[in-house]
Amino acid sequence: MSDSSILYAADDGIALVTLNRPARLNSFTEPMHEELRAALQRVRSDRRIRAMILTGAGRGFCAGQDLEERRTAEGGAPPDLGDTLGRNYNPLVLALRAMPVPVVCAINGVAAGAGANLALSGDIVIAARSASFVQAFGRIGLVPDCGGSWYLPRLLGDARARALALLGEKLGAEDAERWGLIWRCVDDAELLNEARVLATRLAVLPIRALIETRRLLESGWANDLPAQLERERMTQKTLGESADYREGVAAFREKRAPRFGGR
Ligand code: T3D
Repeated sequence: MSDSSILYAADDGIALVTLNRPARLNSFTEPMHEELRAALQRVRSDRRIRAMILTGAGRGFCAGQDLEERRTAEGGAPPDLGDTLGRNYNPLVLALRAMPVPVVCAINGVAAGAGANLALSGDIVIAARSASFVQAFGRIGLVPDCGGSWYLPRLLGDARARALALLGEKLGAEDAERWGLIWRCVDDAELLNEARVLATRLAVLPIRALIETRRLLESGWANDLPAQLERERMTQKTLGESADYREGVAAFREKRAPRFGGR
């Protein structure tokens, strides 16, 4: 068993990044944040990587912040959570949303607190049938972070987002799929296999187009229709000049599988 709180493996153009503190349900410590930053940097700098999977070791995906790290001695100063969000969690969410390759989150077990919202930061999120999502913040006197207050209403609508965030009820993977929080729920034994199948499918697609699709979908939340149409137009103009577009059209006309050129 490795001592590292993040495991990294790369195979066939797919990076597998595993949160690895199973005895604490992969809750985050300072060193774990550092290791995860390093792993994401490895993905960014290895041009052979064309898709990434993020998952957890053991029976949890991630239980958010390690609360042992937040123990305050009697009379001691409270922790500065604004500081840790600013240094660790917010950059992590933004880094995942800006990875140069598509990110598949494979939620293997309970995802709570920051872990629940980190789980939603992938491009495609699948979960094991036994997994669950818990907005655990209210129970300890905090508000949803790691983008929870942004993701939940957008994915679920206000009524469900509000009740989940206020009550902190556990949402099982099957309901998460039915409610539109995640893409799919799969049998536990199939989770990693399914994640690999998805990552492999994404890896052979034209990556620039995938990343621009992600950007367009995000900008759509803030734009009105004319602004979004203009953004689509400009993106299409750029991609229309790309080698991948040329190859896609040629492959279609020649009735063969396309070979897209990389990142
Ligand atoms: O602090 C900042 O920088 C601000 C950022 C905040 C972001 C946040 O994430 S705040 C929210 C922090 N997370 C939580 O409040 C979740 C706490 N955990 C739980 O509510 C439950 O553990 C779960 C619902 C996730 C799972 O419940 P269950 O019954 O399946 O497992 P368990 O028995 O509670 O946990 C198993 C072990 O993991 C247990 O240790 P033990 O008793 O076997 O030695 C438990 O203490 C440990 N564990 C679980 N979550 C955490 C944790 N240890 C430290 N920190 C945790 N977050």
